[in-house]
Order: sequence, then C-alpha cells, then structure tokens
Amino acid sequence: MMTKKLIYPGILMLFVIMALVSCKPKVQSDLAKAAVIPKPVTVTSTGDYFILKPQTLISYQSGNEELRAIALYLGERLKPATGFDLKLAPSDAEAKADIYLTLTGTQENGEEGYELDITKGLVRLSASTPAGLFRGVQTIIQLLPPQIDQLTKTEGPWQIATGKITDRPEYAYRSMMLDVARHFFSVEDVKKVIDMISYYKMNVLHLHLSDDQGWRIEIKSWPNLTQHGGSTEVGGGEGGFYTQEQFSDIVKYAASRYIVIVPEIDMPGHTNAALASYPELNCNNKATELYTGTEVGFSSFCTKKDITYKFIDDVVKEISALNPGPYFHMGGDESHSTKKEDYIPFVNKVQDIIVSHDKQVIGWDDIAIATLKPNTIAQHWANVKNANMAVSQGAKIIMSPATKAYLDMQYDSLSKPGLHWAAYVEADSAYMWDPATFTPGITKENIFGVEGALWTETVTNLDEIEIMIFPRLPGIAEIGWTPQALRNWDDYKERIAEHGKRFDAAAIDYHKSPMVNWK
Ligand code: TNX
Repeated sequence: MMTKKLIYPGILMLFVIMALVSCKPKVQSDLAKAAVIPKPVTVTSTGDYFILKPQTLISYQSGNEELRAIALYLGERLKPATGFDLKLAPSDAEAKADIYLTLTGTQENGEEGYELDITKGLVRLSASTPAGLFRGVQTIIQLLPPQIDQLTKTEGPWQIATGKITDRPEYAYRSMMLDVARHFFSVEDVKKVIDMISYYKMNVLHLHLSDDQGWRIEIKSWPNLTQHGGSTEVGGGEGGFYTQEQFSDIVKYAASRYIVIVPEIDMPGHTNAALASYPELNCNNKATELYTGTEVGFSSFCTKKDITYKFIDDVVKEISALNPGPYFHMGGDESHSTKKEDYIPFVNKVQDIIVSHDKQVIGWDDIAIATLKPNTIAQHWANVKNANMAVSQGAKIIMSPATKAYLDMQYDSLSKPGLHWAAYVEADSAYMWDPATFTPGITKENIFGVEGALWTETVTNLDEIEIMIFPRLPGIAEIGWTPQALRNWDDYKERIAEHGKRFDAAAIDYHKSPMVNWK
C-alpha cells in the first residue's frame, strides 16, 4: 500500500513532465533533414543540437579583416529576429568560441566550398577563402528555424542540428540577371536583390544597363545618355539611372556578399535610348524618338562610323574603371536591323575594345556568328546552332535557356506579371533540367555556369520582382551549385515549401505554386 501511494504520484509527475516537454516547439535535430537550398554535397547527422543564445560568441581567426566583416555580417543578420547582440572576437583558439570561422588553407573544397562541423558546444565553419566562409554562413542561417528571417524580434528556440556538412559548387558562375532598362529599379531594390540571391549562394548579378527604353548608367563623357536616354521606361514612366557613385556603391555592396557585378551594355541592337540621345550614333545623323513600347529588333548603332567605336570605347572604359569584376557583357542579341555583314565586324571590334580595357567578353549566343576571342563567353538563351558555334570556337557557355531560366516567363496563363513567348514556366519546370544535357552538343565541360534572367517589360516594382523570382530562382541556384546526381524534384519540393516559411517571415512575395505543398 505504502509503495503504491508513492509510485502513483511519481508516475503522474512523469506524465506531467513529458506533456510539458512535448509542448516545446518541435526541434529539427536531424541535420540530414534540414531544408538547405542549394542542397549541400554531403551531410551527416549526429542527432543533437546546438543552441544560439544571447551570450553566443562568434569568433574568427585573427589576422584577416575579411573574416571580421563576415563575422559582423553574421551577427547583424541574426539580430533582427533574435534580438541578440552577439559578441564578436578575433581568436586563434576555437575552444573559446561558440561559432568559429576559420581559414583552413586547404583547397579541397575549391574557391567557394566550406566545411561545417556542428557539435552541441561549437559551430565550426572552415573554408580556404573568405568567399567560402560567406557561403557557409548562408548555410548556418538556413539551418536555424525559418523565423530567423523575420524582420522583427521573435521567440526561439534557436537550434541548429548537429553533424557535419562538406559543400562546394558544381559550376563556377551562378547568376541572376536583372533588366533595369525596361523598368528602372532603385539602388535599394538592387541591394535587396543582391541579398536574396546571396542567400542561395549565387555569385554574380548581371545588370542589363541599357536597352531601347532606357540608358541607366552615368557616362561622364556622354552625359546625354542618362539626361535624355535615362528619362523614361516601358509604359512612359520617369525611368532613372545610377550615377557612377551609386553604381560603385552597388558594386561594393555586392562584393561584401562575394558577388560580382556583370555590367551589360547591349549593342548594336537594343540601342534606341543611346540613338535618341546622340544623333551622331545614327547613320543618318538624326536622333530617334525615345521609346516606351516593348518591340525588339528595330534599333542599331551605325556600325560603319568611327564615332560609334569611340563612343563604345568611352563607355567600356568608364564602366570598367568602376568595376573590379572581370567581365563586360556586350549584349549582341536580336540585332535584326543590323546587316549580318555589318554585325560580324562590329562584334569583332567591340571584343577588342573590351579586351583592351582588361575585361573578359560575355555576349548573348547570337555573337557566335562572329570570330570569338579566346576567352569570350557566350550566354545561351535560345539558339542551339549559335550555342554550338560558340563551343566549336572554344567558348564557354552560360546556360540561360528561355524555356527554363527566363524568370520573366509567366508561371501559367493566369499568373501576372510576365510574358510567355518561350513557355509557361512553373516551379517544377524551372527546376527539372540539367544544363549538361539540355542543349544538344553542349556538355558539362563546355559550361561555365547558369543564369536566371529577369527581363522587366512587365515587371515594375520590387514586389513583382519577388513574385517572379520566388520560388524559381532558388531552383536555378541549386542547379548551379548541387551535383546533378543529388538533385530531384520530390526532395527539392519539400525544401522549397520550408523556404515558403522563410519568405513569409521576411515579408517576401512569392508565387504560391500549386506544384508545392506550402506550409
Ligand atoms: C528576349 S533574350 C530578349 C530580351 C527580352 C526578352 C523577353 C534576349 C537576349 N533578348 O530583349 O526582354 O526576350 O523575354
């Protein structure tokens, strides 16, 4: 009797405790199940978890200012949602750290690879370059619960499952293009896009800086380009442009996220804004009218005039001086009103100009009908024959097939904004393709990387940018980062659904694709 009386309350207590424990928020303590995008190359789980607390110390190997900046970035990134003012300290003893960032010096994971070793007491991130550490920091953020992306303080618990991740990108060039010519987007908007793509470990933002409808970057030696050519956009809005100072600010901001800017000045077609600003660029010496429609293929620089090449040299020189990145994109697409016999020498000359300013040429695959310089890169968007011609000249290819990677395509016939000349591209379709087998004749060793392109004839503000890029852009990022053998839609579908919670937390708009079971 006596013992029973003691046992019953004991069991009861046990139940009460169990009930209380099970009321705690569900903890993800299986690292292998974490919804990281792009999917890391190897993940092993040890079944426990690390907890981020107000007193968590972020340490970084001393002697490298970049590491301090990355530690600072991580601290700031975790602040809004947690409310924690995490301490940072240089240290060569990881034993004292809770989160430790270190350069290992081994090249095993390549330029952007990293290793994460997470135990109950320590998150150890190592890489051979600061860029690798920055990519790894994105993984750390994604291993925390989705509410870490909330912009205001919220409740934890802030757990990270324990285990080990080793990771490295499959392709060197993982990019998004933003067309700021058809509609202009502010420096603030561009910075937000940079943050969004950096979360998915992209390393390039390609800015389409000029087109028929607008010229968007100040060129001091040709001021009317922006004064007049930047004064409108599709639909007749007021347009806009980046001063050189603002452009430098974008470049610097991108660099802090280990992203390079690829400036594109499209030519010889898609040039009405310039032709309207300077009569001498036209064969008949008459300035054209500004254009706010969406037709393509009607404009061309006068390819026979010397002044055209003087102009291009000035433009390439000024932009290249502002941009430490190695590339200059010369466009070259859809030059339907330039004769082929004029187009080919034009492309050849412009490549020389770009190389003379120490930049590597990128052009849309149309340029492959010219003689490509040894390091010229062709961006493949539609024409299989052109892409093959580029490869047969030894060029590397950036894969942006319009039917998969054009972020301006509508998701379906009802979704807005967007066009559908290439296809309707739902979230699954944007994900389910392999760059290495997509285009006949183009194989893995020909491919430099992958780019999702957001043309903006129909896209007018940041909310619409978000709707068009989410959820497709994370899929393109994964195609660029994760080995094909590790990718499949069923697995990705679960992870992107988890990221829906992150978009919600961060107040980012996204297309609620019926292909995904959003939570
Ligand atoms: C084709 S793709 C274009 C752009 C348009 C886009 C619209 C390419 C190199 N040129 O000028 O904006 O289609 O989807």
